[in-house]
Amino acid sequence: MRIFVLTGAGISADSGLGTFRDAGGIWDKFDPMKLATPAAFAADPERVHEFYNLRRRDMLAARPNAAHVALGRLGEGLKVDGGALFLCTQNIDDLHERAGSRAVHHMHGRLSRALCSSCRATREWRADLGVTDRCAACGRVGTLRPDVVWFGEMPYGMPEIEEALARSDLFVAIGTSGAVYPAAEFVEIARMMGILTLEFNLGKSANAHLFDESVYGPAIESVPRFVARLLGTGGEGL
Ligand code: BJW
Repeated sequence: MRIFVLTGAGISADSGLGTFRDAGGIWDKFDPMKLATPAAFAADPERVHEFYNLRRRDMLAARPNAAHVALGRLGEGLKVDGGALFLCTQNIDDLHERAGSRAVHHMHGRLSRALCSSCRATREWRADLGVTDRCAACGRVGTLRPDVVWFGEMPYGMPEIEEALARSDLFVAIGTSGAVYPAAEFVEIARMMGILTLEFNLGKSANAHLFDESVYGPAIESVPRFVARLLGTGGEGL
């Protein structure tokens, strides 16, 4: 079986990283238009750096949870049977990798990397980032930014995503509100292709009506149960 999994902030919630649109979430406390757009970075780079530096520190202190670990196991388990997992995350954290998942597709980029807004070079960056840092590729100072996808920017690897979706037998969304495009459209594309669609969320997402089946509850409980069932190591039911 070939499975396409799309994860969102909800999968990392029980690792202590905030979601965006839940009550008390990141966009409740901060205005995304002042922090997560290219114009915001041009207007006030110090403020944007401060926001992402705090989140990078939180990410480094966080630990993968049982849902991340289960997806790591799913990737390995599917391979044994000649299947494959395409793990596409909107999250900029590295918890999937730290839980053992390989080749994670970060469509909204990675907080552990810096991108030069001048020459577009990227490099690993786990320390705080600031306006006095120099790009090692072009030598310019003040052009480095977190390698994350802001509103109005093109998410990474859309052709690979579309190709992987087309080859899938099952589409699974975990912990995402279905509020941000193009990720919110994947379920519709999957449906049009006749692919079975399944969502795991605490409650109804914005596009819950498009899923063949929805499972409500914390991902740390529902995802390990689902993976165990798929790999034949668990009990009955989702
Ligand atoms: C749990 C749980 C638990 C909690 N267990 N579950 C069409 C219509 C309207 C607008 C647009 C459109 N197309 C494009 C746009 C514009 C825009 C957009 O979508 N705007 C909307 C807000 C309306 N999109 C863009 O600009 C994108 N670029 C683009 O479209 O380029 C052109 C293009 C065209 C065609 C093809 C391809 C491209 C870029 C979007 C970039 C988003 N960036 C951010 C910030 C990244 C950096 C950072 O982290 O700071 O990405 S915004 C933020 O939202 C972040 C997330 O990845 C993203 C999605 O959020 P997510 O993960 O769904 O989190 P939440 O908080 O929304 O939901 C959490 C869910 O978990 C909830 O449902 C909870 O119930 C659940 N949950 N605890 C299980 N324990």
